[in-house]
Amino acid sequence: MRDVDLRHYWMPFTDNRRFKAQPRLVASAEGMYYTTVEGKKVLDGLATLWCVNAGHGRTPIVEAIRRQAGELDFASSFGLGHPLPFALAERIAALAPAGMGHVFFTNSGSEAIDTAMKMAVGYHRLRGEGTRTRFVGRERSYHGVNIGGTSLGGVSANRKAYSGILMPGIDHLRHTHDPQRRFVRGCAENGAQLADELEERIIPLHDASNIAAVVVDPVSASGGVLVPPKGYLARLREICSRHGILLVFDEVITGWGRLGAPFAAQHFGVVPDLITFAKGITSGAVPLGGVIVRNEIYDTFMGAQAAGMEFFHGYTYSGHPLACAAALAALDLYAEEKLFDIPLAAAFEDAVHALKGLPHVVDCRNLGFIGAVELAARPGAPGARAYEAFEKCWERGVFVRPIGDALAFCPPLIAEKKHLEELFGVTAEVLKSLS
Ligand code: PXG
Repeated sequence: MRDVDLRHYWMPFTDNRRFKAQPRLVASAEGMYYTTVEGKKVLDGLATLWCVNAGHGRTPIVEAIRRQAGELDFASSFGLGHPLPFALAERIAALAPAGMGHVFFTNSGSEAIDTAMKMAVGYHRLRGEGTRTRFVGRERSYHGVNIGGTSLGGVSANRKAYSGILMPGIDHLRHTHDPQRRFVRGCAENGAQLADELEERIIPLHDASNIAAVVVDPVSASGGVLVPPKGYLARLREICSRHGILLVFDEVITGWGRLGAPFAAQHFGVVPDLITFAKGITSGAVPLGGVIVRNEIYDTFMGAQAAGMEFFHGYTYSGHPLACAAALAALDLYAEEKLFDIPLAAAFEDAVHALKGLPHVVDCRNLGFIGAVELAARPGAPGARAYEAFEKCWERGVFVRPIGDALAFCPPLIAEKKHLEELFGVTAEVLKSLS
């Protein structure tokens, strides 16, 4: 495997030429660590891509997948069924906020977002409000890479090459990051007014009767770990409710314990109409995503006509047996080990903010078990300093993620104090070594 030919695989969201000139290949993983093909251990400081919440290679998940593959490798959910997605949907509904009792499965977060968009438009149409087809996203948010999610997203690098084929009818709220408020622990104060832009600018411009839904990621992780200020999400909820607009929380990263609760909805005490999820539902072991739906929305679809298919949408692998088996095992593990409690959240916050004062550090941000340190950009070379930090961390056996000039941290929820010490100790050393 060490001498594998790297030319043929077109890697996603990667500088392919740079990577292939200097590859970082892992061979195996266990708990908090990868082992590279050279045999070096590397601490996973990002739950790989914000998803391996229970840590790597967890026996109950591995065994559940193995068992399931031998018993029922695949059965579709198109007019056929098998028990697992039903059992999983029941488990997810029990973890979701009250009144959100139905689950639609996809394979990824991107598919979950585009599914939620179709649900929103379909719901309004069934209620005789077919003019509600517009959406509101937000600057610096990330909602995956399908056309709906790319259009809703607010990271310009992900949008600019496709500008001509993005969806019409989408406005973007301002992002929630205030560069004047730096080194804030958790949520900044006084965020409600920021959400008023929806009612003061966007709704008057288009009229609420044309707007289907507002879609936000409660903490914008891949936008650079932007934590919403206090009151912001609650105010969005109020405004949406007042105008009959659905509120969608994209919880692909914030779900499954990341903020110390099953979902950000519970952490913030704000209940949306739809929740999209993926990643941590299987702890990353098998692809799986989905949408959790408020009962009234599901009931509207079910009651709209006397008989026949209610929702013309689905994926071949919606409710795949292997993914459902992995998810059920992951949810068991999360419950048994009480991983959603994240007792080390305060230690994590301290560790993130202890980076303040090191060379180049201009901001530290955190919530739950997500954090970032922002570095001053090198003049004329945005992102270069954080990328170099990422490479140096890897050389020293720690995996973090560069996002622009920020370095993001998102350890598996099983991380112990010694892992946090290693993660932030190495990061601090690297920051001291940077030019
Ligand atoms: N919504 C959110 C909030 C996400 O973070 C998606 C949707 C899309 O999920 P899928 O499963 O289709 O990838 C994501 C994914 C990064 C990075 O740079 C983050 C994601 C994906 C790729 C890169 O941190 N998040």
